[in-house]
Amino acid sequence: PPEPLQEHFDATIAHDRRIEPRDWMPDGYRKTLIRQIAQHAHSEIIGMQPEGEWITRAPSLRRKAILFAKVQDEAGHGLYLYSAAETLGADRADLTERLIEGRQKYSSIFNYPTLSFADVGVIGWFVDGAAICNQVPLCRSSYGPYARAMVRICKEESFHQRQGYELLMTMMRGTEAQRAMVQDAVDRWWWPSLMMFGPPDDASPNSARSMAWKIKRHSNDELRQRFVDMTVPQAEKLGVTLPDPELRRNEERGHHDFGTPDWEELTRVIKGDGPCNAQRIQRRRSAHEEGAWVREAATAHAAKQAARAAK
Ligand code: FAQ
Repeated sequence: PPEPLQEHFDATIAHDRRIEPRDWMPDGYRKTLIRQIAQHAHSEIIGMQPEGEWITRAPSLRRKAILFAKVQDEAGHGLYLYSAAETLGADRADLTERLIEGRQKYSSIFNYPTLSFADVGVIGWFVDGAAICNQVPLCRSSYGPYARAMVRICKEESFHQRQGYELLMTMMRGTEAQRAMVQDAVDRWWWPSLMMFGPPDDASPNSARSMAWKIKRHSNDELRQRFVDMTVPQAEKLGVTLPDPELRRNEERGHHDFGTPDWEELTRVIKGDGPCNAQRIQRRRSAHEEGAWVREAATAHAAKQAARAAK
């Protein structure tokens, strides 16, 4: 790269200033950002499915309206993120193609089934809670459009998390059967939620580079620890048991010690072999194909408007 441009980029990062779309940036920086932002966008869009399945089966009108709004927010997050990727020169249609052809990833967590309505609460509590831990630091990410998108997304995620916790509080005040449903959902979602933070630091090929570029601000293990520390007192208050016999407060470290997630399971799920991978992609593909007429109509409408404006 021409030296003054690289120097300017390095200085911008060193001074914690933002890189903006028109600034020069190394190819690797651009590629890493497109990879991470696209994966993040795909996660929001695929993430609509597990909870979306419960919209028609929500136990009351109030719960249905809340869930509808939450799933709609996720669509919004996906769209902001695709827009952020477009500022780097990516093409949204191309990113969608890559997702449905299995050439780009999305979060492992959305490949697990939602077996009861308690899962909706636990997703809000754990999955949105994990998303907040991971994304609050991304509000200070070095790439301007990504960092700014995160600000609004985090506000909405925090609302989603409270929604989940409140749902679970209500169920825990209910019948014995309802409490058992909550505990069962906690047992199934705990370990997959810890896996959302990615592989352990010594097996995370992208972390060092992304942290040097200040795209990521903390390592996968640091954020996982933060999530465990945040969640343990919430579990106590709720009255559920987290399914990890090794979980205990370590006064010396000032953190909770916890067991090791099944990393082979994470690898399998990322590679496409989780409980719901095929179903999630199949549904995304058919929604895309069935929406073709909407895209065609919108394009025709835009062309007509442009022609009218040019007259
Ligand atoms: N699942 O070297 P690293 C949400 C991949 S929250 C699948 O550590 P990196 C909100 C990784 O891409 C969920 N793949 O990678 C919501 C890489 O593969 P590649 C989305 C994973 O990027 C809530 C390889 O493994 N959040 O949607 C996973 O430095 C409720 C090696 O890993 C974000 O995307 C995984 N769990 O760190 C919606 C946050 N972990 O690309 C609906 C932004 C790792 O080299 C309902 N992303 N991989 O082929 C990030 O912070 C990072 O990308 C990490 C991974 C931390 C996920």
